Amino acid sequence: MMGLDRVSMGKGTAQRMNGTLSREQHLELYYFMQLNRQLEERLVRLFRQNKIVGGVYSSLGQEAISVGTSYALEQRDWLAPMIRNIGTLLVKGFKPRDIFTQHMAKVTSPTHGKDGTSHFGDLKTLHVVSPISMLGDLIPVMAGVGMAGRYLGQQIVAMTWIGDGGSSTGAFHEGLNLAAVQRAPLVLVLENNQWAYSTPVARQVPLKDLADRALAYGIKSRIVDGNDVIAVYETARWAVDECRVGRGPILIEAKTMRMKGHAQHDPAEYVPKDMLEYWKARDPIARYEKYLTNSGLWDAKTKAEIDARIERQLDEDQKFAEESPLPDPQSAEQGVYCEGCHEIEADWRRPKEQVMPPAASVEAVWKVADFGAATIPTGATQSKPEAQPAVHYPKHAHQTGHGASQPPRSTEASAGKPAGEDLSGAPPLRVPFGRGPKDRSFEREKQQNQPAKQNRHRRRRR
Ligand SMILES: Cc1ncc(C[n+]2csc(CCOP(=O)(O)OP(=O)(O)O)c2C)c(N)n1
Ligand SMILES: [Mg+2]
Repeated sequence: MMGLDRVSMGKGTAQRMNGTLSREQHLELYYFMQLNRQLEERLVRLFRQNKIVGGVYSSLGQEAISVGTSYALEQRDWLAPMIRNIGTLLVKGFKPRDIFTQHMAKVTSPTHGKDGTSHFGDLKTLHVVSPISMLGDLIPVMAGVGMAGRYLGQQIVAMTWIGDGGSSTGAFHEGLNLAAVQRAPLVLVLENNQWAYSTPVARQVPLKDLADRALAYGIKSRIVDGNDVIAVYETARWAVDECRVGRGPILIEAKTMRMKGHAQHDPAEYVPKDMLEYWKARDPIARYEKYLTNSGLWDAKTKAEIDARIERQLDEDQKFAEESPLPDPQSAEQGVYCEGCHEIEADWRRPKEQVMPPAASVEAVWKVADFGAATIPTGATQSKPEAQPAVHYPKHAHQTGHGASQPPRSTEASAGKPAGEDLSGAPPLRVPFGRGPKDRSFEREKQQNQPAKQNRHRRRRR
């Protein structure tokens, strides 16, 4: 069992075979999904025994997304997980004992008992950024990680995840725009699990496909069945390859279902039963087991061996965590500040074009040929241009060359055009946009346009 040997060495992301998965890799995907599920089931039991410090956020039914996406990354790549992405940590190389100890705030945990849930990372070896928020703030951070990798000449890809709810935050949009305009090598996986706490998707965004959010930023996106691990892996692999050659960022919408409440305290009685049944019939692990059997990639004996191995590993690591002590109170003041963990060595001798973002994907259009000249609203006069609102109403698009065969750009703007004097042909309104009271040249222009008497009066006042 070559694949399982590699698993035991924690090198899930070590080798990929030109986009096609070997038998060992197929089995490894099963191993990670099942490990993810069994580990979380144990966390739930520990929570009920009051042994968890903080919450447990189940990813039941979403394991294919965590495992399939992170499996497409290489060792050098970076990721930042959300609360439901324990699977990504396992694939990247963290051990179940790290997850157990962290959730139980034991001194042996990656944060030495100072933090809980998936709030931990490893900047040195595994390249995992510790989560700072589940609601979008990791997007600008990981865009920055990808950009930093480019400046350092590393050819890395950064990956992070966001929920359907998180995709409605300002941080999501700011972060994605930053990534888009900088062409950051960032793969953003939008896990549409139909719920943001008790809010269904339709109540928070009027979109059928959340992948459409990519359109606003001119980046590529794909929609994938989040309960099909092979489809998820292949989509992520495409996205990672695109990013690596400078064609990022990429948004992937993985459609799935949150099969439990937001966390252990939430019985999720607001979720319709038929919705749960629909998705239960599409459980990603059960589906993948069937796929492996039908493709002749395993038999009952192989499955039993992998399951037994998971059981043994979890028994051992859970025991280790339960027997570990809580941290010494004095340790609270240690490791608060950075102690040399951010050493960055850049190779600045590389040519400038290698450290700059690739050229923008779209050309900026600053001429608005199909918009036409300004019209001043009724009641306004031309003698006080500075008193006019800074609004240019569009001329009907069908009258102009550029938009001749097209409907008006904005029917609302055309329909809402107030009746008024048509100034087409006259010089455009003088709009002091972006010029403040301290702009002397604007002040001078104003004075020149005013009657001489007023100018004299102004000068006296000064
Ligand atoms: C500013 C802020 N508000 C609220 C929360 C609590 N909270 C964390 S995740 C979440 C829901 C997110 O929903 P979604 O993005 O769809 O992710 P999912 O939980 O479905 O994985 C909420 C309300 C928070 N962490 N931070
Ligand atoms: Mg959600």
